[in-house]
Amino acid sequence: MQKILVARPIFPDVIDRLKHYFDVEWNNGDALPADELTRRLADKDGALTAGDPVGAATLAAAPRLRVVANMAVGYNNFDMAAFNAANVLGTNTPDVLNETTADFGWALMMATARRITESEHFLRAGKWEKWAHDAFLGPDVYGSTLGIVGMGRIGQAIARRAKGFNMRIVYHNRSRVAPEIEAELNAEYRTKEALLREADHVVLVLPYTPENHHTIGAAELALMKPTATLTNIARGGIVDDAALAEALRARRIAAAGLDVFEGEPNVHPALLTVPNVVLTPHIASASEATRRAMANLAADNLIAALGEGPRAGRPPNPINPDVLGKARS
Ligand code: 8YV
Repeated sequence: MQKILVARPIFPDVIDRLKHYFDVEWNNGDALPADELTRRLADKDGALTAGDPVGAATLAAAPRLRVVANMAVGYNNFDMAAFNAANVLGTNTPDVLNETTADFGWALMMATARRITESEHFLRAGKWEKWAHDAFLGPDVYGSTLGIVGMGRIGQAIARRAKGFNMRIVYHNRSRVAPEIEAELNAEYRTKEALLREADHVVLVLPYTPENHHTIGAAELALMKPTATLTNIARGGIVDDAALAEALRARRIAAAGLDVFEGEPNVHPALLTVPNVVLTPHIASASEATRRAMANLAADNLIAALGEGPRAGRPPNPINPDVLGKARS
């Protein structure tokens, strides 16, 4: 039997599925430090990860390893140049999380604009003594301009939801989406700078790449309206969190909603001191059904890539399909 490592706690029934095909080592505890992950992968044929960094040194130390299946759509934790050089397949879990993640983007944007957590903290602290006409005023969402940075599958799902709120949509993306999609979504392309100047609510849904590091920093925040909100459900590192904390403190922008952070699970301490930010612990895809679908899809990829199951040799979500069928190097 081929050997695999499941590097994170996942649903036990998915572990049972994997045990049908493989000799499974399961880390049902905290995330493994890099050297421990490397040590455990040394004799494995495949692995299931969820955001764990995998690079050249780990691959070099694991000569049998042929596939690493990430339980996430984002795979910035994989050094894909190293995967390609070693002929190791990487897989991810796109599509199954689009709608759940778009729902959460809306929840976070609305909580941010309408100051839900800030006002709840006020209530819980016993400070609510009277109704006031000017308590917790925020910007409207309906009828405003939504700026979507990253018009991929999740960005488009967010845009579709905006119809019911009668919003204008401007978007920025590496490349323009097809004219039919622009027309269907009623979304107009803008440069990043134009979008930041124009949008009332900016939502970030772009993948993290080295080029996207600090795509939103002090200079970009300075372009936004003082009444605008910023929501990040993409990846830590896309926003300069220190610059954002300062912009929130100085009220350069009205508020922010953050589900992802630079260096998470650590959060920049300055973000914890400003009231006008809603903070959640990377849960945008966390519905029961979606996390189950992601875990099962990661397992499907692993099973198929290691030549087992009904799709043997044809994993559904190869990131670097060119390595399929090539010998390890
Ligand atoms: C994952 C995510 O749960 O899919 C992604 O890219 O950000 C989340 O849905 C998280 O990355 C853990 O792997």
